[in-house]
This record gives sequence, structure tokens and C-alpha cells, in this order.
Amino acid sequence: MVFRKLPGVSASGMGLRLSQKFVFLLFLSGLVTLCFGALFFLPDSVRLKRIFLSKTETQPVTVGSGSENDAREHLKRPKNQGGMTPARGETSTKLKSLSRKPPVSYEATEERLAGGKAQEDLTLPRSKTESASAKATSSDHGANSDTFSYNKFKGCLLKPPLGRDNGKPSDPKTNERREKVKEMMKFAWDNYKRYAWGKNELRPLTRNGHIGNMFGGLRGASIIDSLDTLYIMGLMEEYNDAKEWVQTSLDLNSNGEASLFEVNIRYVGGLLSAYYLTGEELYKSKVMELGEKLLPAFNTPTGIPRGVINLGSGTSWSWGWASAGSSILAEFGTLHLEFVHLSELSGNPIYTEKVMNIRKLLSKIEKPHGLYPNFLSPVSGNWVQHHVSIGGLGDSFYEYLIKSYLMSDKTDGNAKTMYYGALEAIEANLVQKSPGGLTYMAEWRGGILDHKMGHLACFSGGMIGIGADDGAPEKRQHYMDLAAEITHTCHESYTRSATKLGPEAFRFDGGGEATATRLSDRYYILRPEVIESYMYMWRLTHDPKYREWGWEAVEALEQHCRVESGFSGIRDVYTMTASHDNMQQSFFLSETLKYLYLLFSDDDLLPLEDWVFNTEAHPLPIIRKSCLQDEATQDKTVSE
Ligand code: DMJ
Repeated sequence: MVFRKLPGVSASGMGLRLSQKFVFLLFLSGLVTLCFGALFFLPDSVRLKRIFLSKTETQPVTVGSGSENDAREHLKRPKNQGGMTPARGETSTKLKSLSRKPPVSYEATEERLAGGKAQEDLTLPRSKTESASAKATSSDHGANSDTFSYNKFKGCLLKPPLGRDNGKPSDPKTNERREKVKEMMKFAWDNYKRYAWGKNELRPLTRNGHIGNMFGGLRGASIIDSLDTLYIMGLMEEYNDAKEWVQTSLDLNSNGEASLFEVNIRYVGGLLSAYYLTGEELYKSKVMELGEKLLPAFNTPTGIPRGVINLGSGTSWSWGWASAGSSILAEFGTLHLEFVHLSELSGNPIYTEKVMNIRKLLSKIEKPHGLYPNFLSPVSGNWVQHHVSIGGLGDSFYEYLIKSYLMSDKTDGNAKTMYYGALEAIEANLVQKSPGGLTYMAEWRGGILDHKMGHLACFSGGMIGIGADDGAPEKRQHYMDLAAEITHTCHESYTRSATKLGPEAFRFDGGGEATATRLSDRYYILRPEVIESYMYMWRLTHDPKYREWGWEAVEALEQHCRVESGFSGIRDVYTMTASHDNMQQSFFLSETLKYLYLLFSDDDLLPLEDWVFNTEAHPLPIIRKSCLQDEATQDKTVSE
């Protein structure tokens, strides 16, 4: 074919002059460079990077091999489940660390107040970033649905979960009190539904919803936290609304930055207990999907997870306020119960392996005076500071040791040894008696005592009570006495206030006892810990004073926290002129009202022989391995 030269058109093919072509090519290559460069330098380009980089590339420079925790762990399946092939590139370890700007948190103060045990200040920059590595790719979220039979599980329970008559007490006065608590739950729920449906929490004064930044874009925390409470109270219309919301609107494909601890205790715990109580497959598949999203948080050199995880990318960070990029004892130590159940339900051991690895590290590491400090480096596996507390930052770690032992049907001897070892060290170093005769747990700062006890630490009365039977037999009474004394002290912190509600922290120095001396410690945000201890102590002793103390709390909540459209925390328990904080915490529905309801119910509602409560009061069944593996138990069901 012959090309004729047309007038005014260049000799080159596209009809462009050479110089024009050159400019065009220059522009094109500039554009390509710009786009490609952006993948590497824009702060939020993690997702795109994963297209180009291997999935483990953004690990910080570390020590240790991390081999136990590398990306492939996420894809492991038990034998005979179709095997697994690691995705290409997962073993590549281009070590690189990314620094990120501090998250600006306009609601940080409220979050700090709400988070409690593990949250002290979310406003400071997070210190490290770490990318997710592999994610399991199977559509069944790692579950081998053949391995778990709900009917078999029911057959292994010693008693029906809801008791003979849903725990209805025969004594009319107690029943009336129980009905009152149920009415409070309905009131709290109805207002949440009316003004904040689908949001995380209700703001009862402004009558709107609160989302916050603890759950990484997940919604409906109050719904998930309420499922089991509504169910055990027999509020079935409300329960069905909640279930329908989970079915139609619980979107786990969020791309936000979440507290691993909070998502675990509220969402994973809430969905697990909803499944075990109802047998609805919906909850199981949701919790499996969510559990899988949490796994990348463990991709650190030691396998100790960082505190914050992006649920979409799997990238994780330490809280900026936690010194030297450390992880928090109460956060990484409060995963065990839920993760063991994730393995139970999925048949995938990966979840149990992750938490057993944490356990292994903690049992080996040297402990100052036998104590567990609150901060640990996920890189070196060493303690970062020697601050010890049975309250915020430490608390639920101890709780999960004894509960792991109980939940394992008393087979997890390592958890038992660690729990009693820790308790001995706490008694030797932290437990104090005030001049006025009150027993309390001080905080320990490198050997120096701070004579303060947080409201959060008041869960320990119940914890020591439920563990009393399993230590050395000669110590049983000693532990029961200690549990009763701590619970008594916490009750004193309530009775010594004008409102009869307890402050966030109370002190035993500066002239007072069991009272807050600092203005900043005077608030009450509907927390459950004191009532939680009343409930356990009632079950363990049947001393009527615990029900009376619970009723005092009901009256105080009604008088000072009930507002026109829900329940609200108050800013100062020492003044009768109420100043409300405009927040109905989701743990009020999950814990405070549930523990009150159980306190006024018969012991056969969620009997302690079969159930342990996670730290958000979600009941999880004791795992009876021998029964579950016994062929004869197949599909035997407990009649209710
Ligand atoms: C709850 O979310 C849990 O009990 C957690 O362990 C601590 N903080 C709150 C309640 O105060």
C-alpha cells in the first residue's frame, strides 16, 4: 500500500509533527510517573499499594522472625479441609515502615470516657503503622461448617440456658424488681430505636445517634450489644427487630480504624452469644466474617496485636498515647474467650493459635514481683513501663485468665496457674487496707503505690469470687472474704456519694476514703462493674444484701440517669443537681441492665455451670471437649 502525502499533514502516521509527538509522549510519561508515584507516596494509598506490593511489605523493621505470625497463618486450615495454598507474594518481606499523621478525633474525649478498661486517651497520634498481610480468601470465612453441630453443643449443656421458667423468681418482691429492670431495658431500647436506630449509641438529651471512632465504621453497637439481653428478658418483638437489622443492615465491609479490643468484646462477643443462645446461623456467619477481618492485627514480630486495626485493609497501629508503640495488656489480654470460640465454630485453629501465642509470651516473660505491667512492646515482646493496675489498662486480662480456665471446663491448667500466680502478686503488692478498714486494690507504678481504685477495678470482687473454688482448697474462704471485702468497698464508693452512684475513681489518701477527691474523677457513665460484682456475689453466697445493693443502684439510676428519652451518664455523683453527659453507652444495655436482671432472677437463668460472661457480659458456653467429641452425644438436645 502507498501512502500519499496530504497537504498540511505531517509525514508521520498519526498526522502529528515529530515535535508534537515528542511533547505528547513527554506529557504521557509524566502522567504515568505521577500516577505510579502516588501509589507510593499518598498517605492513604494502602489499598492500591497492595495491588503492586506483596502483602507483607509494610511491616516495620523488626527483630525476630515473626514466623509464627506470618501472613500464611491466616490461610491455614485444619487437615482434611481442602488444604491451603499461600497466595503468591505472601512470603516476601520487604521491610518498610510508614509513618502516618495523627488521627484527628473530635469525639476523642467521649470515646475515652466510654472505652473504659482499655481507653485512656485516643487523641494522640498513633505511633506505628503496619500493613495487613494475607487475608483468608474463602467465602465461608474460614469456617468448616461440618465441624460444629449446634444440637450437639446443646446436648453438652448441663442445664437449659433459660432455666425452668426463664429465671422467674418465686418471691413476688424480687420479681417486681426484675420487672422494673426489664422496663428500664425496654425504655432504653425504645429510645435508641426511635432516635438512634443503626447508630452506635443514643444521645438521649439531643435525641440523636452517636457513631464515634471506636468501631472502625461498624454501626449498630447498641443493637449487637443488646441481642442477648433482649433475648433473655423475653423482649421478643425488640429482639426480632434487632435480628432483622443484623440481617439487613449490619455491614462488615467497613474501611475504618477500629479498636481491636472494643470490636472483639462488643461485636464478636455479642454475635457469638446471640448464636449460642438462639442457634441462628446468621450470627455465626457474621461473626466468622468479622473474626477473619481481625486476624491481620496479629501480624507483628511477636504476634502481640496492636491496638488499632483498619477493618478494610487490615493495617494496624498502636495507640499514639501508648508509650513507645506499645500494646495494652487489657486489650491483647482480652481476646482469648472469643477467639477460642471462633475456632470452635469454624473448625479453624488459627484463632486459638493467635491467642495461645499471646499466652505463651506472657507466661515466659519475666514479671516484676510477679506482676504484669500494662504496656508491652509488640516488636520486642518486652514490658515498656512498670505500671500495674487491676483497673483500666490491666483489668480484663486477669478476668480472662480465670474465665479461660472455667470456659475450658477446667482443662486449661496454664490459665489457672497464671491467674493464681497473678492474684498472689496482686495481693502481695496491691491489696491494701484503709485506716477505716476498707480493703482496696491500689495501683503500682514501678514499686510506688498510688492509693486509688477505679470504678473499672470493681469487677474484681466478682472475679475473685468465681475463682475462689479452684485455687488451693485452704484458700477458698480467704478468696471469698477478699471478694466480699472488695465488693463492700465498691458499694461504699456508691453510698458515700449524694446520688448513691459511684465515681469513676476513688481514693484512700488526702483524708478521704472511697471518695473521689479530684473533680475529673467524679463522673459516672452508666458503668456495670460494681453491679457485676453484686451479681456474682449473690450467686455465690445468696447473701440478700447484694440484691439490696443492686436495688439501691436501680433507684439511683432511675432518679439521676433516667431522662425523657433514655438513660444518660452524669458528670458529678456528689451533686444532686444533675448534669447529664448525653450518652447512653451500649454497655449499659449489654452489661449494667443484664447483670441487674440476673441479680433478680433465679440462678438457673444462664447458670454458671454452663456459661461464662465475656467482659461485655455476653454469655459464652463452657466448652466440654469430651462431650462434644463423643459420638453418642450427636444431636442430643436439651429441652427448654
Ligand atoms: C465495658 O465495655 C467492658 O466491661 C470493658 O471491659 C470495660 N469498659 C466497659 C464498661 O465500663
